[in-house]
Amino acid sequence: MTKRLKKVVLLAFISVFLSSAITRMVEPVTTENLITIPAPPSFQQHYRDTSNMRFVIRSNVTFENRGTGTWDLTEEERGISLFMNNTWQTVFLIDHSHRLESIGEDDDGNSIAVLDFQRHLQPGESVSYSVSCNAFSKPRMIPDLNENESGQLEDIPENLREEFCISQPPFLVEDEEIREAARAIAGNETRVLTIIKEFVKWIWENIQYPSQRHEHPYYPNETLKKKEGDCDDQAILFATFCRVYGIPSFIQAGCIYLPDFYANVTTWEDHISNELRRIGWHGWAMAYVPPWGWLPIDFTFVMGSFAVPLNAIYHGAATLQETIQYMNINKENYVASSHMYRDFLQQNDFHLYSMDEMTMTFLGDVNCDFIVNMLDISVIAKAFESEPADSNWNEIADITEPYGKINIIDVSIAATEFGKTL
Ligand SMILES: [Ca+2]
Ligand SMILES: [Ca+2]
Ligand SMILES: [Ca+2]
Repeated sequence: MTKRLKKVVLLAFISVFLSSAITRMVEPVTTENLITIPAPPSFQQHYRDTSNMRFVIRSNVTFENRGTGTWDLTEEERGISLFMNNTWQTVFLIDHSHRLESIGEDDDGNSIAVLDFQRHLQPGESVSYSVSCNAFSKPRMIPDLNENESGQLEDIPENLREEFCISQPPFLVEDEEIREAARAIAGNETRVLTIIKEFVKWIWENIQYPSQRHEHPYYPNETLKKKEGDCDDQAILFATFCRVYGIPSFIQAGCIYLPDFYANVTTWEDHISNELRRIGWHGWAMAYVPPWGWLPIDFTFVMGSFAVPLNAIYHGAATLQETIQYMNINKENYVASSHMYRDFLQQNDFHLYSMDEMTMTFLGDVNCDFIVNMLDISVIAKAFESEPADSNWNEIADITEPYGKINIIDVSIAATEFGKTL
């Protein structure tokens, strides 16, 4: 599929999702004040864990036509973004309420599945779909970073510059005020890690987290001018600063497992609402830093002191096994899409409701049905003594170290948890 898919369902919510994530401001938690929830202590406890974590992520979406005209649901509206797969995580789509019409990629390389459901909603009608994924999250390591060992700007490969330094909204690289601000912060510095450190330090010192939730993401010149931005607003400003210096950078969105969190967020004058059960949506930046490669940089969810700028890399949300990376945003102008979709819903009196839920299950529950029983043991038994090249290899049975080998340690973990239910 080469057709551009705009992931409008996500875009309709991304400002809600991302602004409801955790911030560095420490304030009392209230249901009204979703943006100021501190990281729970369980994050620390799991931080150095060596085993896989297993989650079920479930979403329900309902489209409701309260207007007087027909709502023609586009392929974009029927499309869902699938979570990414990489060395940190494996995510499978396990259940979907409707047949998959097609699977493809958007312009940023994110996998998209299009669900085959009702195309036309008459006034008064509604339609819902649901999807669930299993996510296996592995221990994550950030390399030891050292400014003296950082590569120089000239060490950045040209092909990455061509792809991830483009001047295209929301990354307003040609904006004079942004260019001046970036130059004032990093000057003639040429070590990539040092430039990044200076940008982080400046953003932390100068950009406030908003006291009221933003209904749309901000363009970087707005964040710079208002000196205010939530997680993805700050990340967009940072990525634009990076691009001014020719450092490849883009935005990544993901969800975080928050065991005690519940919220029901309504926005766009009640045209969209999102119920969040144990899940928070969050955004951060990725930047390419030679010789280490791509690193996540977080501005608002940092489990460490904000006096140390490199904690934005070492201790951001993406370093947690509780975080599942969702999608990359490099070419998509999701700021514009957010405004357009809001106008579309409001002008037509269309409404969108969604519920997202994240549930953690036991290590031994390899098939994620919230019970450890013979089914799990048999999955491991079938893959016993296998390695990734073998025909009976099954990654979901590779519960713990040594990874890449299903052995007696994987079996014994499941055996120890036998009989556990949620
Ligand atoms: Ca936001
Ligand atoms: Ca099970
Ligand atoms: Ca293993």
